[in-house]
Amino acid sequence: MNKMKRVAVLAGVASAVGTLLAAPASAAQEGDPFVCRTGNICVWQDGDFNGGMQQFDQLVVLNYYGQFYDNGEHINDTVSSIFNRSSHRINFYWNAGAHLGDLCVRVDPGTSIGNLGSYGCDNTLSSHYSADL
Ligand SMILES: [Ca+2]
Repeated sequence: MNKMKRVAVLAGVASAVGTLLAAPASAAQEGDPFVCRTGNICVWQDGDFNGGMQQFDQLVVLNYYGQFYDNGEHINDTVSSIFNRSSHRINFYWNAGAHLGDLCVRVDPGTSIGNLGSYGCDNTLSSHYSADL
């Protein structure tokens, strides 16, 4: 590679790095389920881990009513994607109270669901409870 080509390649790399660094921090986290910390149960407002999110360190949350995403919007009946980063199986329920008859989906440890619609529970979840307690 002659010197001119090397300079052009380096300029291209510098330009790409500059673009990445210029992206807003929130956009860098959009769509990344691993913003959910180990041990937590995370819920997102939109599919594929987008929109407002919340991290629960409780294995049991009996009512999402009165709980909010990091963008200040209500969690209850709006969750579209989830990540169970706890070491327990977590049941997610259509209604508050975690009644077994309201079970929508049981999620194994380390498992995420990008589209709750495929389980019939998009924008319907209202509580979760560890299946291991
Ligand atoms: Ca939603």
